[in-house]
Amino acid sequence: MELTPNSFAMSVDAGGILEPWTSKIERRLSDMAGMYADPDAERDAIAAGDAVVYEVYQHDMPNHAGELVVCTTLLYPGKVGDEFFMTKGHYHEIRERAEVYYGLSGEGQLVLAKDDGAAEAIPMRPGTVAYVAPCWAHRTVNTGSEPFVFLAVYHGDAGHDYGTIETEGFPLLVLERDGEVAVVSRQEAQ
Ligand code: PAN
Ligand code: ZN
Repeated sequence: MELTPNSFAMSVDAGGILEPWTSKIERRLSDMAGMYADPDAERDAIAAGDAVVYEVYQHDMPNHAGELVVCTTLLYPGKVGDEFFMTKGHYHEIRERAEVYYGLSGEGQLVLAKDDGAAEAIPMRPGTVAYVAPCWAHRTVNTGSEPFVFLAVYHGDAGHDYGTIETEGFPLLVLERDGEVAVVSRQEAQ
């Protein structure tokens, strides 16, 4: 496999877009159907316009542990019922692959979970550098009223396992309760 031969610079523009990017992901509510806690609110939100929830601008790299993929995520503000807009969330296919998130603008929560049931949430704002340790699933949530933008760096061979989260979900939900941001266990929310 050919490794990236030369060093180079990337930049993030005022809108949070990584330049130069080589691939872009856009996810709407319908692309993550079944992930929000309130199925009726989710169905209504999809019928009411199926909003774009987030975009990822990524500079792809060779699939090799020695490489680092860089990307920015623009997670838009919004709610499904009382649950804030969020990413799908995933484990890395190679579970031992860590990741770094760096908050650029807006505010949110980084929700983390492990397959032994452990879970926690790290608040993120501009300047927050969050270390996603090996073996933790991760999802971000926009708890503000403007786009929550962050940069991520992860190993070229990490891969993404979405299926486990699609089946099992996260143990923690991030909701608006009485006008405040509340991180609650899924059982407590039901
Ligand atoms: C991030 C995420 C990105 C979108 O770059 O991939 O924020 O979230 P989902 O991948 O869960 O849809 C990352 O953690 N990469 O490994
Ligand atoms: Zn990741």
